[in-house]
Amino acid sequence: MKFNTKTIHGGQQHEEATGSVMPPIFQTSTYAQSSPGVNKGYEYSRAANPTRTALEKAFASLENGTHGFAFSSGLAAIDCVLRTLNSGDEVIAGDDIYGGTYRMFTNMFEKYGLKFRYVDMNEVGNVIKAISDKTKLIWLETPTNPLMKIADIEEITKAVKAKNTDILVAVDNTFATPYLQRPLDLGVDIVMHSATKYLGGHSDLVMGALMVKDAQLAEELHFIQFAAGAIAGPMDSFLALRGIKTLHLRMQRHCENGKAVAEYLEEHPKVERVFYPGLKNHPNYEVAKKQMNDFGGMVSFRLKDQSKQAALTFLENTKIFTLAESLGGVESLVSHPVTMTHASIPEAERLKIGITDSLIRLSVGVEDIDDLLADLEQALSK
Ligand code: P1T
Repeated sequence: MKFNTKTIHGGQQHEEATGSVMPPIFQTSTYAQSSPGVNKGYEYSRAANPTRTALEKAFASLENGTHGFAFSSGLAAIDCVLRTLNSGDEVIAGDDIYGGTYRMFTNMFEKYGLKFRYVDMNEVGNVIKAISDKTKLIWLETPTNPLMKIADIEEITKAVKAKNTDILVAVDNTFATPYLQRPLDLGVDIVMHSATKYLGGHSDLVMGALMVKDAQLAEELHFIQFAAGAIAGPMDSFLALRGIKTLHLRMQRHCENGKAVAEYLEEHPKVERVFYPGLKNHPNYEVAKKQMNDFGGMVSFRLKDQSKQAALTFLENTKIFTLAESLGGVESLVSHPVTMTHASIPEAERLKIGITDSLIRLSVGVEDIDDLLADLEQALSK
């Protein structure tokens, strides 16, 4: 199946009892047994629920995996991956990642004896240099949140596996979505999503996803999902399944609008720099072109006026772009990483990589591009 068919049919079946085209919302916690342990494949909804199973099969199909898992949030999905590790193990992560991921790594898991090293993933060599005999996981986010840095997934995975095949490589594919890149095809072990974003696509749910293609790893992740319990509920599973059916259509427009916004901002006299992997001056444009089918709908930029006030003036004056956390829904959002999504990263760390007061992040939605550009124009003129 081609990808545009997979979003609608991949891993999905009509419901057996009635032929219902969409899976029913099985709003139940438990299932009747005819004798202890004798059931119809479901016994308790923390272990499995038919609506969630339908979504998890679709998740696996989207990323060309064999197994998918739906969690109560993106962070719960990351938490599940980290729980495969043991005290003393080391993780190498990119130096620009979602603030909540960084917070979980440093404020939660360091306490349990995991060690995290942050490197600039622009260069494969930086990753390889950081590997020790304790390294068990490479955590890649590409494009990164919020600086839109690109890591070469295939090159990094090849180099890591050449050094030690036991090291797992995981990719947070939230910004790209499987419409733009499918990391399992490039050799990685685990794909993770905040399905809250583009997979759900309508800003109406919070959810996480993991996709894998190794049966043993799938068993381990399923055990943690079941034993720790951070599962997606049936209603949210239904909404996510409905959302992914239009992923390809939405992404096509997100990409068109994202590129138009990036090009507009690049020419604007008040803008110092635009961060978008589809611009030829992006340091990793060639890698992005090789690895991604298009460049997505996330655009960050820095104003020439470096003061926080200049950023706030812009953020308070957009009308169609709603000032809000999150991204990836049909509506355009604008955010201020320093005070919002990346507030939990210490200032010195933020400034080192360029998350400054004047950095603004746009999640470019699927509205008419003329209205979006007019909104940016009027807000920049304040
Ligand atoms: O919010 P949650 O579903 O738990 O997902 C966390 C997460 C993980 N990875 C990436 C790349 C993310 O962007 C996020 C969530 N990000 C935001 C809420 C945000 O506005 O950036």
